Amino acid sequence: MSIVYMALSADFFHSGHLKIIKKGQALGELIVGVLTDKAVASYKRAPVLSYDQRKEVAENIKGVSQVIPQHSFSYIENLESLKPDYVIHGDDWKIGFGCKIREEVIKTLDKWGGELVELPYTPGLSSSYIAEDLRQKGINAVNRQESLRHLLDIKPVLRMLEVHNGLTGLIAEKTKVDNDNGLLEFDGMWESSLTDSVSKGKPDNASVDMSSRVSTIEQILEVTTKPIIVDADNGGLNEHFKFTVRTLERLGVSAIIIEDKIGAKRNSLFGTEASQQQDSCENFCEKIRVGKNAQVSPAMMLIARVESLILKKGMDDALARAKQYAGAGADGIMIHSCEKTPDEILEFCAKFRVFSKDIPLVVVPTSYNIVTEAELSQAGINIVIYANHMLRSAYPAMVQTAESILKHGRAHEVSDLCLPIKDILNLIPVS
Ligand code: SPV
Ligand code: MG
Repeated sequence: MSIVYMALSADFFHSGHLKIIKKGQALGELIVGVLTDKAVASYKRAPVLSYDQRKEVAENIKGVSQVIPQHSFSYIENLESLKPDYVIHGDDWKIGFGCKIREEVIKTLDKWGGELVELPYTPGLSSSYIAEDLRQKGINAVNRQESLRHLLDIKPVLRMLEVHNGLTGLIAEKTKVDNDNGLLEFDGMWESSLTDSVSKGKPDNASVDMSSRVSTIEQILEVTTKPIIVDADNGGLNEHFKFTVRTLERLGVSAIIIEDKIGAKRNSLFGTEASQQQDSCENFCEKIRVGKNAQVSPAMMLIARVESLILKKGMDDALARAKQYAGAGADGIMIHSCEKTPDEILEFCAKFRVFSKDIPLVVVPTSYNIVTEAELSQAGINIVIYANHMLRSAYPAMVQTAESILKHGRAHEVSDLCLPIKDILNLIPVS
């Protein structure tokens, strides 16, 4: 009997899949490769169901004789071991990032005279559309909270985009780029103290209080489903911090980052230009313990931010603190730098990874933006935060528009800078 191979994420089934399964069964013994969580996350958004759940569904479909894991987006490993007579797939992968995989499949099958059978794609039927529909229905607090830990388990590096209101939340939620590496999107959001403050016309010195920050966070949560990491400055007094933790946990925030500074708050990117004082290691460890003890469930992550490199206290101080903070219960370490090159960050990561292979490392490459996510991932970094780029890119465009209107005494000249009226009216659908 001929062997037929088909790969599936098996997160959602529709009649298009069933047509392919029927055809595969007619051709011979149908073996289904279910993509592992890591394989799915390597080229599109993480699956809704776990690998075990998806495997169980696939195993119970009529016509499927065997289910095996497919560990990457590439078919090669399973094809080489099964040497199937046929691979069966919808013809939709002729365009977009799937076409590279398709070519690889054809070339591999050629080695033993196997054949690729393609069925016409059923327009409008796509598991990605179904997943999108489901996500538009929303997400509950617990699922959102847990989704960050799940993503950290299945993706080597996560990218987070700064958000400061509902609209920037939607940009982080929906922006996608289809390239050779798959369908790229942001994994989650960073609610920045800098851009939350500046968008309210206030400095980043804690003059926007926690109630106002929470109200902004709620606006963002209302229109998004991705995990959110909240920049909680230094967390405030321990007596207040435990309430902040509870509030953010209840909302479904996935992680809080607190920095080891005390006194009048100044943004880290001032470096030593502004007078900034670091907390003692003992006090900050105590704050971490207070925060972790305040949580109702362990799901939300509390990440400790080390400011030693910003304050020029040296690499040894940064490493010693990071180790102590991890020992006090921090679920991750953010190491910050305002240097123009990533050298000190890369050195920190190499040294910290000798101490711990697993504790998530977070970086904010604002000043050293030359470095790529791939290089940071290679250095053992798990979360890359683009901390202020939505606001920084919007501001010059708004000022340019305001100046042009003043200069010309009319708005005609700014037409090309602006989204057409029809597009802004339809940007947010009514339902
Ligand atoms: C923020 O975005 O508010 C941050 C990161 O804390 S930084 O501005 O680099 O300090
Ligand atoms: Mg901040």
